[in-house]
Amino acid sequence: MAIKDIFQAVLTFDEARVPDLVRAELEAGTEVEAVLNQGLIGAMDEVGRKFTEGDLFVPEMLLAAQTMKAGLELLRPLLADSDTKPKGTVVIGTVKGDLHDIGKNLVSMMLEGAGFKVVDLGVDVDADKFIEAARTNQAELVALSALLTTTMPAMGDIVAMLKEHGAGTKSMVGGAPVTQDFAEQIGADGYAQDAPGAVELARSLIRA
Ligand code: B1M
Repeated sequence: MAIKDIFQAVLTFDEARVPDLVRAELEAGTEVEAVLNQGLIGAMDEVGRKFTEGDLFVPEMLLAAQTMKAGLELLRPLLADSDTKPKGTVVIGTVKGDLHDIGKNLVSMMLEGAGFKVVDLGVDVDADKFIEAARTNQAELVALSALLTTTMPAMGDIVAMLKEHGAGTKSMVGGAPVTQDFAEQIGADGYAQDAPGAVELARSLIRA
């Protein structure tokens, strides 16, 4: 039994086996941080790489993320008791008027898999709720998803409100109709095309 088995189980979507592997690793005395960083986060980084290279597709990425979550649930209470700090807090949601959540959920799970604390507000979220959640959670980043051309303008309103009331909270946008040009037009801090890209972007925005 070793951390590489956890890594491998996530990559092969073996959701039933991951909790046992994580439990065994912890019982063997491996640090929670090592299980998280080398086992779960490491595997999700590999999933992101494979997706970017076209070796793996959205359904597999979803399966891997669910498998990762099965392990993360066991670690969560231990992490809360330890000194391990999340890599940052991200508030995420699909904007007002928009009920699409498959892509947003994927981004949310990948961010969690990368070690961020994620506050997922769900779908059809109005601007005030984003601002309030960013404030109460002291989020470094607000992540906005939209799948409809008709709901994209709501992103501009939220970005503008964040600039005014967000106390330095950054913004990133994504979703099928959203582009880099659009992100620049509305003054968002970043745009990502897919879930692995969102993880990279969150890392760079929160580091900056
Ligand atoms: Co809707 N729908 N839909 N739909 N739907 C689209 C988006 C559409 C393109 C279909 C079409 O006409 N070809 C079209 C939009 C047209 C437009 O605006 N130009 C459309 C429409 C019109 C509608 C309705 C208006 C239909 C109607 O009722 N007349 C209606 C709107 C409801 C509403 O939201 N108010 C509607 C409803 C629905 C369902 C409820 C049936 C269902 C949603 C179920 C759900 O999400 N729980 C649905 C679906 C499934 C789709 C399609 C088929 C698939 C979307 C999806 O989940 N893709 C879609 C057509 C299509 O895209 N092929 C379509 C898979 C997902 C993994 O990809 O969400 O793009 P995606 O996420 C990607 C990236 O975009 C990125 O990462 C993910 C991959 O890694 N990403 C981010 C997403 N968010 C990000 C955030 C980031 C960074 C990256 O940072 C913050």
